[in-house]
Amino acid sequence: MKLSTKILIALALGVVAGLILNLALPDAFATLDKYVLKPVGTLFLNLIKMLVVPIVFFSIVLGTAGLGDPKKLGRIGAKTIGFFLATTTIAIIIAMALALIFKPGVGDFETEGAKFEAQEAPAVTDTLLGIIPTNPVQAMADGNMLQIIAFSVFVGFALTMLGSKTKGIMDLIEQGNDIMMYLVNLVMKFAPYGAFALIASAIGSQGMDAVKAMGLYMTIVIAALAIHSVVTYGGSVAFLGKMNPVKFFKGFAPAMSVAFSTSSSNATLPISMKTAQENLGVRKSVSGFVQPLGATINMDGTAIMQGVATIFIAQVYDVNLSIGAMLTVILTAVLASIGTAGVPGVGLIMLAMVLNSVGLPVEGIALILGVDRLLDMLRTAVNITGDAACAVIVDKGEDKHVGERKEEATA
Ligand code: DAS
Repeated sequence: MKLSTKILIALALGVVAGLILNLALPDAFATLDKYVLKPVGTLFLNLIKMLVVPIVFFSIVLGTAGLGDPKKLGRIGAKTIGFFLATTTIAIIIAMALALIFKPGVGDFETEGAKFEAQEAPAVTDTLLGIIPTNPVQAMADGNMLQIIAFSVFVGFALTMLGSKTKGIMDLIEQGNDIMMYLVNLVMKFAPYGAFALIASAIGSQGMDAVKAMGLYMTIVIAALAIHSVVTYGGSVAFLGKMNPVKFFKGFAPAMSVAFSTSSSNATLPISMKTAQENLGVRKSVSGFVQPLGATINMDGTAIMQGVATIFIAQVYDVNLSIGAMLTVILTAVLASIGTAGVPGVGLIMLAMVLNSVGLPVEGIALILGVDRLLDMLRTAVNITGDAACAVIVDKGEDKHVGERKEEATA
């Protein structure tokens, strides 16, 4: 049986187990969660997180060096950033439109005592200025993805310019990347167990009352995620990537299921890249450049949650947002995603930034906290799917450049 099928079956069993434990055996769940589900889930998460920094370094160095000339790097960079900004803007417009039409925040919501300690999201200017690491090793130790990406691009660029003089280093980095991809394959064998444990733990601990109270809000977020995935990604992959959308979603399903169970784009990155290269035929050089960048700065699923949540909170607090305010929400949400890494719950930190930008009460986030863990799983899967769609489209665009050898998909 294919690994992707095993993971999907594990997810389905995890949801059923989580629901049964949550609704019928809460005491048994507490013990099982503490001694089995959380340890197994954490073990799986840590195994894949262990590979993130080396894989990002090796793949971006190879990706940049593999692109050959700086002109190509510029072209791919421009296409990638352009796609990210366009799709994130479309995502949040879909979300806000649905929320304005279906009004999830109209009704009686308990706002008294709603408290939410907003963590300070990094200002976009600080993030952009902070992209160049003063100490690359420190950046790797801290897992500062944008700085690791920047340093890796410089190293890859230098390897391109030095050519045969640094062939030995290039071979070493290629071998390092092969080692990492081997370890990804190894860790992926554990994925069904990890995915089961993570999803059973999340569903089992989910307060069903919160799900009922926030049913309409959740439905709108999920509908916007689905529309954006099918229409925006499906359409762009078909028309710009010249790939059958069914092949795209089926091929990328293993990565989506890991993102769903981990709620972390960063942790899923090794698997996202392996899946895009092996199942979607994306060149290593394009995948190694687009996907790590996307996992860090491109979060359409998160922007969708922010779009719905902002309108929801405005409706709950009876605030009428002007067109100007809505444009501010769109701009802030697009920029906010640049400054924050793809880790669980980062969407809420950015949401506080978006609410502040239009003077909405940050306490309103307390109303959506109860269901955010479940929505985080779905939006993380959408986040990485957007990155993969971009990689497919940029890769297709490189076909027409003469002399480009289509690297063999990794064995
Ligand atoms: N969990 C984040 C990610 O990894 C998304 C979010 O928090 O909205 O992409």
